[in-house]
Amino acid sequence: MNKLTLLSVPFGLGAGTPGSEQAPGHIYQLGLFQMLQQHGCTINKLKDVINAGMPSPVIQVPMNHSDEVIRTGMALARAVKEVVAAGQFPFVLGGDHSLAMGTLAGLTSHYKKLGVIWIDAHADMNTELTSPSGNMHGIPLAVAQGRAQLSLSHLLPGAGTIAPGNIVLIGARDLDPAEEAFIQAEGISCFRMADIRRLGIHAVITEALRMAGDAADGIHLSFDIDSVDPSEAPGTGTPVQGGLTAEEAREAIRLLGISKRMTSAEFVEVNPLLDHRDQTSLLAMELIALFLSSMKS
Ligand code: 6HN
Ligand code: MN
Ligand code: MN
Ligand code: MN
Repeated sequence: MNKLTLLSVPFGLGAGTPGSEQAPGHIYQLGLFQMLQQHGCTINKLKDVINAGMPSPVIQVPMNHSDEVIRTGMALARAVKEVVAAGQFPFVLGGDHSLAMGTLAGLTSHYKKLGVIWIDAHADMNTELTSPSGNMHGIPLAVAQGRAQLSLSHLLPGAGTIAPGNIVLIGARDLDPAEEAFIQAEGISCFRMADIRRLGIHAVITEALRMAGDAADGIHLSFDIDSVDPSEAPGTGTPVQGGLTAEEAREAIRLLGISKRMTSAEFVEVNPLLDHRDQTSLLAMELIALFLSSMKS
């Protein structure tokens, strides 16, 4: 595996509930680095990404905390671009899912046909016009496809877009009507919970790698912890019943890691303030260590 750079993004204003900004610090405190060391994983560089010093956005977005979200995305996009240019593997730890716009802006300035595997209870494909909440963590995949007013190139000049055919959703079970309509219209690959129960997580991941990766020059994993059922991952802002078991999440992450096809990843939406006895942070820590260690073995 390429050398690894870990980018922490202590930012949670894209979500409706505060707390996810505490996730990186909290997961480090619980012992992520010790766990990585036990797995023989070396982080070459650790960087905190914050929006201080970023200019005001050139576009006005009528959503909650949009200026902060966009400025954080700008900072993260630059950081991700630098990491990829240096030939390293960017691993982003959030924070809420709005920061995926920054990750994807950085990545698409390098990869011209990026594939994306999006493991999430949600599709995150609303636009400014269809968002029921006004929260920007619900729009990153629409922005990335060039379907919203805000685009990745607003965050980073030279950023591209993601083709609908290179996106695979896994674990979706709470889609808003406009998202559902768009997924149908574009034929976006979507493995819902019923598909996962019917096919098994192994077959789903094998198919997802083929669908997201075969016409792509890189594959990004975006892992939202709310993909896991709230009985095992309660510490998240928008929990939805009927999700992956922790065991299915482990298997998915392990299979993606050993495939050796992933070129970047992000873990988001852990909210330590909503957690029960650190159950969710500990699961996230375990999944991150599993992912990084299975990539190298
Ligand atoms: N997430 N679809 C809902 C919205 O507000 O647009 C929920 C989005 C959740 C976003 O969990 O990353
Ligand atoms: Mn999400
Ligand atoms: Mn979600
Ligand atoms: Mn909903």
